[in-house]
Amino acid sequence: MPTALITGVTGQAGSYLAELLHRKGYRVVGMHRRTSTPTTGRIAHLLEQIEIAQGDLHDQLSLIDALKQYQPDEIYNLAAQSFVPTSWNQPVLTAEATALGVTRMLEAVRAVDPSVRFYQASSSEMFGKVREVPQTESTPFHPRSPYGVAKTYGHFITVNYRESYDLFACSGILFNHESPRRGLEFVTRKVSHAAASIKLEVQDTVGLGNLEASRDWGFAGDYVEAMWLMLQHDSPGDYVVATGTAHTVREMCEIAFGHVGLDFEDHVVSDPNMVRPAEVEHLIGDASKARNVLGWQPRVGFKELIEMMVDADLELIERTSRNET
Ligand code: G4F
Repeated sequence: MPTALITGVTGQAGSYLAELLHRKGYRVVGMHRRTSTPTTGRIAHLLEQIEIAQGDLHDQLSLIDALKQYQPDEIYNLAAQSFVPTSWNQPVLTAEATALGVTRMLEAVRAVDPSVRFYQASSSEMFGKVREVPQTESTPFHPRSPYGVAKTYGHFITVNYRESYDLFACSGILFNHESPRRGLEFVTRKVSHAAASIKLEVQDTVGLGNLEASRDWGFAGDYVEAMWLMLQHDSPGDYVVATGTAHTVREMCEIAFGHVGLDFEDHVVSDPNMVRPAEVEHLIGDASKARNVLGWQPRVGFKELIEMMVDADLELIERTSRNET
């Protein structure tokens, strides 16, 4: 039974990845930073099946100790400060976790067991002000936020450790991946939750920023399969993971509100606080390499994804109003 260590296991992608690896027969160890309030909601249903390791990407020794104790065959480094707007408020913290955290984990791999297979969660935010459309593994990066800059460092240090030390280190350049488990601050979930709340008369409006921003949105459950496939391949590499279709925030609102019989124009208001100092206007990925080399392809389409999220939020709000958990 192989052992997988997942950093960021309490996040959206971490929870889907833990489910996938558990189903495949792995011993799954989720690395978790201690907090005074519980953050294990997304993996509550898995806590009997997986093990939890205390550790923090800010703390080099905690990583070395976790690797020595659990002896993973594969490490999936998903932990990060991952909300783009926060990276302007806390650029140094973002760099510590999202950039230097990767080096600390790679150093732990080198120190404890260089044969470990390593996956780095890179991001389409690295493309930023895009140099070509669609974006591939060879498109130059031009990040537009401290988050994007930190992820670009994380990407290149992964490539560098592969080239310098012959580590089996892969970088998955994932485009936006969403699900009912997405945090409420991200735009898809903010909109799905608002559409459901407005339908159920819990609220009346929602304030959004740039409605013309366009993203290649896929389903997080599909994307974690690509992560796993990268570490099963004969040789390490970098892969774009995307659907190859892009939609604007406006189109997403149309689908979400339309799904519950509402017109988004009646409920979406402009919130200047949501406009970013430097915006990434348009992202669309070309995942041909992942398709051809790994045999990966997404299953859930955009409309299905947004409707799934609205349905889940309708159910959540109704359950909450009945005081059920
Ligand atoms: O949902 P978002 O906050 O996601 P963003 O910035 O594209 O980043 C996400 O995807 C990346 C790629 O996988 C990850 F690396 C990253 O960690 C994160 O998961 O915003 C999407 C777009 C932006 O252009 C933003 O300006 O939606 C626009 N937007 C418009 N109104 C809004 C809002 N975004 C948010 N969060 N909230 C709004 O009210």
